[in-house]
Amino acid sequence: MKIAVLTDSTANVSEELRRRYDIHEVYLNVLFNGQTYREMKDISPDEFYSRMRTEAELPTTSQPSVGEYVDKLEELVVSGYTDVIAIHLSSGISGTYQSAITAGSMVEGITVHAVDSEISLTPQAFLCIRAAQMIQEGESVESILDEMAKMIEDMTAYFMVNDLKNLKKGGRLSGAQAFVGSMLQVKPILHFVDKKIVALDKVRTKKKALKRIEELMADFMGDDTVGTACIIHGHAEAEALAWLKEIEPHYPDVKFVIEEVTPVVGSHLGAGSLAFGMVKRDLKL
Ligand code: MYR
Repeated sequence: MKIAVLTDSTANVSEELRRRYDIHEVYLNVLFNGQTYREMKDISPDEFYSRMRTEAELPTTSQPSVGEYVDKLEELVVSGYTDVIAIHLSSGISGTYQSAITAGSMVEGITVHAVDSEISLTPQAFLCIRAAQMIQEGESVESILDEMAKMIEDMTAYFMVNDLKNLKKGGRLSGAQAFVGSMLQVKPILHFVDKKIVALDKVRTKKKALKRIEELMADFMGDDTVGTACIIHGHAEAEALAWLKEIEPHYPDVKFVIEEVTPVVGSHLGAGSLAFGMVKRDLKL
């Protein structure tokens, strides 16, 4: 048995980590005026955010096609893999997880074990890293899948956007509060509930939003002190660094990383988004 970890570009696993842990990826797409770009391959976050500033129309996004997914699985078969732990962004916001299942049923010689991360971005990467570490430790597919389910329970992220324009237009916001957050100067705080994005609070300023997110994360952690955390920003690195400086001292047993919102997710969040994610595991990054 040879097991691969396969994820998608929204997890934004760095090339260094992909090499170290043998993590494979499929790409989601950003579309500007009908022109398709594979994110992180054909278009970098910098290019994407500067294009978003100048284009009149908001970009749209698409999942990897089943055909592309099949091609990736066939490559893995040729490399001798028999099983794939396929970890994808929440099925409540993208059809990527379903593409994994459909493609898996079409390719002989490899079994796809699809994991719905129920989230996206770096928390999804945390699942990939843990799965890959367990493969290196010789753990079985069953125990990896069991740990994935437990980690999803032990993980959360809260995020804020400057306004809800992109999320509303892309149809990725659930619940009746959508209209409230679009009011001028209201900063909506969002999180995932049952695989979907919902607004859980709204405050007047960005500063207050960040404070509220810190409180929510402290509640989530409770008496737990050990974890791996991420601050993720949509083209707002200076703000992310300043926020990290404020948060990090409160969590001496937590390793923090700073990452970027990828173009596909940025299409839905808009520029200037900030997120704080945490998993109650020491991933030894
Ligand atoms: C597709 O077209 O299939 C991709 C849709 C991607 C929707 C992204 C919505 C925002 C996700 C925010 C994740 C924040 C995690 C901390």
